[in-house]
Amino acid sequence: MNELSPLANAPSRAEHAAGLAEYQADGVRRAAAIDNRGPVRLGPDGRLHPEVLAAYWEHGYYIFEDVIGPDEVEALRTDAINMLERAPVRPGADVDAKGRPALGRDHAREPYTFTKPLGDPWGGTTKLNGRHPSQMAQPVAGSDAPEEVVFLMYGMCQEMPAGLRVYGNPKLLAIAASINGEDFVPYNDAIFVKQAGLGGSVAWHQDGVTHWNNPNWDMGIHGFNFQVQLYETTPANCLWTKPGTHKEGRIDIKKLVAENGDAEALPGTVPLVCQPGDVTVVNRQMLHGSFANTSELQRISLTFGFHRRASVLGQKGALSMGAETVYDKKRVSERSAVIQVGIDARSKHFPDEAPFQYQPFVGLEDEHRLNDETFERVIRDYNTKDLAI
Ligand SMILES: O=C(O)CCC(=O)C(=O)O
Repeated sequence: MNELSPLANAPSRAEHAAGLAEYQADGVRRAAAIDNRGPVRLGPDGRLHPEVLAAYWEHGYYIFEDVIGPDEVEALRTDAINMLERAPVRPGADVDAKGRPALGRDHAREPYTFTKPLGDPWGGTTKLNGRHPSQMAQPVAGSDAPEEVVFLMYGMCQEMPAGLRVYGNPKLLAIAASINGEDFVPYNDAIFVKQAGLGGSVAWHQDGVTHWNNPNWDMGIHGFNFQVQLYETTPANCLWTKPGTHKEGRIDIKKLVAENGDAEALPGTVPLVCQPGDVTVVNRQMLHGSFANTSELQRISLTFGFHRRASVLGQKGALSMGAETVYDKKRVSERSAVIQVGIDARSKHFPDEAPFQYQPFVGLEDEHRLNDETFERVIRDYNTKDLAI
């Protein structure tokens, strides 16, 4: 799967964990000094309190605590684990580990990607527009490790009923509107699976690929990603980021890593340590990545992003979307409809919660109730219409 072979003299799992311990402790101290975590605080207008929004724009990320209640976290875990267990037993297989037909063989987009245990599938490769230029350490996994492990799962709104409902979460959508404007649009979703002692790394990168040379470039032009955390995240298994880097433009990551003696532990970074049900918001221009999970704890992060409409409309496909694609009004509207169906799925399940009013679909709610027809029209294979930039 890698275009580069793993580094010679790769550390053992224990050596890797021990080697990062001091760096992790420093990162925890740095993170604690930044005032950018707490509950979702909304103002009388139903949008993020200006202080919270200012902290997000200042540092480029925010950790919202206790957003998803325990019952909903449990439903999300059940759906995510079910999806994980129904993965092909190995890449290309038709059956899962229990011999059942693997999920997604009839999907227009493959719902799973795999990595070598503790591997780095993207670092130093040209994959995903070459945005991960340096390779992370690839420790040696235990002798009982499988050849390949699930790394990412796609299509949570189609395969996870609780995933579609969380897509319509009014607090999260209020955050999206506060950051990207009332006519915000979706990006994509991907579930990062970092199994204990097996999960692969995500090499240092910035997400955005389209607007770096745009004369109207600014710190919000490539949108942001949420991560809904289903389990406790720790410095050893979590996402790391470098505060403030969303303001810097395109960073020469290869040079940065070379200047760090080719070591993956880049200076000045912080871990996004969370409890289950916390939700992080990370600006897609931030320098971020995660290490091979040599720890004892798994992480499963539901990752889904949102953009300003103006950042996407008329742009060409990038990342996992073909460059021949153009994000015209029809495409943007079709992909955005998933949000409105998610809002309806949520109101059916949580009738006492005030639903989010998604401005582009005001007056179109009845055509986007969750039913068999909308499932076929809007939800099935919706992620062939992602709006990646
Ligand atoms: O969660 C991770 O380990 C990586 C997430 C990431 O790279 C992203 O959201 O762009």
